[in-house]
Amino acid sequence: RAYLVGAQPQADMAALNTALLALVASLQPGAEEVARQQVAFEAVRRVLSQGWPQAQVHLFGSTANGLSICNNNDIDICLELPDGSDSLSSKGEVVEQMAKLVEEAGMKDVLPLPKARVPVVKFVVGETGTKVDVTVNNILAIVNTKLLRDYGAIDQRLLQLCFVVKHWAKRRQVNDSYRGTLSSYCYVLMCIHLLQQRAPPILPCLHALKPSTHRRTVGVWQCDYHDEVSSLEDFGAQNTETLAELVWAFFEYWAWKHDYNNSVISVRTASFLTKAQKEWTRRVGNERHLVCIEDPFELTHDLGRTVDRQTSGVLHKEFERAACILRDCADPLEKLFEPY
Ligand code: 3AT
Ligand code: MG
Repeated sequence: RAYLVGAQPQADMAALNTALLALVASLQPGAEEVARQQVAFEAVRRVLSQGWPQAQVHLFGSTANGLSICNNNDIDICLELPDGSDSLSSKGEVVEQMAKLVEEAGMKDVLPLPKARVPVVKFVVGETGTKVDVTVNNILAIVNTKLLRDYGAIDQRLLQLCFVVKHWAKRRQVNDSYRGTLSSYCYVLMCIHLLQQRAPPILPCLHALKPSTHRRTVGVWQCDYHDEVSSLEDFGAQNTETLAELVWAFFEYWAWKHDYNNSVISVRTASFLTKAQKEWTRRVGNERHLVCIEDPFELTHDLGRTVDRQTSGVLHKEFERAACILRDCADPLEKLFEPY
């Protein structure tokens, strides 16, 4: 594959950039949709606060980090109990209690999954048609949502690139960790890492910047990083790459440059680690470590572990397809996002 590195896209990059920026604008949720999500969140917050007056109710995931694509009817909510009921079985019990409570409050299609790896109750808020997932004491998700939002505040090219990549992944059906491809969270980390690697870099390494102004311990994990991002707004100014150039760089990297056999992407260190360093060299149970992305906080968590032999082939083919379209087509956009 080495000979493919160094290829340049056919398209007029300025025109492609204009078209991509228009696409990003069209993917932003409108004011009405944002308001609807807020109404749904408040409705759920009200019900949960009746059951657990001492608890905090958080919105997390893409509706909280600014990366929600329009017509996303799903919101992610976390109930944070004050005494940190942390064992899996007690989270399961809370999930059962929540299911009863929201059912009584008139929520639709209530489905408790108390035995899931992350226990969750799923339901629909009738008045807005919003699908809701509520988890219990999912503190790492609250923290990682904040980290993504903080990175997003540094350079707008991150949000733009994430919108393009998420839209592509949904259209090509490679955005489903339950089916062996990658979660939205994982794609966003891949985008952050790419922008940390540009020369000069577009994003800093918030874990490495001192002082660590955000400090929180979650279980055994020390979740400290520098979160005073308002002073970093000019960080990427030395780099003048456009969205189009970054989209090309993203797909070129994952198609032809990434060392799938040895390399681990690490946003925490803004660098590459090796699978040997992480002891991710062999399959353990269902964790195959074929595509390795280190979670920035839960350091033993490989976000690519859901990928198996078959889906790693699918992913790699999709990255190559995207890179080839960008390289070979004068007007690549329609084909790039063609539904699978
Ligand atoms: P969508 O816009 O819904 O596709 P999202 O960012 O909301 O993107 P998900 O709904 O898949 O992503 O997940 C909601 C949040 O849960 C995102 C992240 O804070 C957390 N999360 C998801 N998957 C993982 C994971 N494997 N490890 C840790 N946190 C995760
Ligand atoms: Mg979500």
